[in-house]
Amino acid sequence: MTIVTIERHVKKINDRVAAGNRARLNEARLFAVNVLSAPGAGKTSLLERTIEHLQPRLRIGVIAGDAQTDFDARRLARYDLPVVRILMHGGCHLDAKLVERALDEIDLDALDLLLIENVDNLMCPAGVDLGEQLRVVVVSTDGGAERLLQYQPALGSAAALVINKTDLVPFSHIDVKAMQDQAQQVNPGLAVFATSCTTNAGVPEWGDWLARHVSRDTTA
Ligand SMILES: Nc1nc2c(ncn2[C@@H]2O[C@H](COP(=O)(O)OP(=O)(O)O)[C@@H](O)[C@H]2O)c(=O)[nH]1
Ligand SMILES: [Mg+2]
Repeated sequence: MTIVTIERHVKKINDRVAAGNRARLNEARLFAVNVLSAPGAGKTSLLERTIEHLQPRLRIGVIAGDAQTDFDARRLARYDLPVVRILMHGGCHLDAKLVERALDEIDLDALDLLLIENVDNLMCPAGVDLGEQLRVVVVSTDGGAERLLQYQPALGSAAALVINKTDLVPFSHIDVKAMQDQAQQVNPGLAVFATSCTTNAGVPEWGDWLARHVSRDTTA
């Protein structure tokens, strides 16, 4: 019996391109953040509030992975910053090659912080390095603590977790502390922030934490 094996080297190729992206970003002293969440948890809203908090202290750019529409890119383009939209045509995650092409469209030396909104999915993007320096997962309080266990690969790969929509807690009766504990059982090193993009609660803490990473990295 003869078995012919053909191997799919997608991850190896992606990781090589991601390393190239990271080298380019470091060279330009530009700090890139990959933002992951399931649909509707609040990625775009968090980017809006983060930009409002950090501009003009930091020069910010955005890469937005849009499934079909340009709603997110248009929301973010209202701020005075460069926005590159990646139209995914059904693809379930950004990859390093797409980000490499997006970086070609940006004056990297003119920015301090690059916010990358990944596709609305918390499963597929988890294993895909884009070359970012920091990864953040956004979940919303309506999901509850147990659901976080489904997202172990994403949580395990992230430096920060943002638990968003805390303004809904009085209605959903979700225990935010239990969500935090659950997430930190998966990844003890996770920095956890509780935010509301509606009231802006917790956004300054998250934004200042992010800004400290940016300045530490870009002035090193
Ligand atoms: N109540 C409440 N709604 C929010 C909050 N953040 C986002 N939303 C709403 O949730 C919906 C999805 O938000 P969006 O930022 O588009 O999520 P994305 O799909 O992860 O980019 C929108 O209707 C937002 O207005 C929040 O903190 N509280
Ligand atoms: Mg969005």
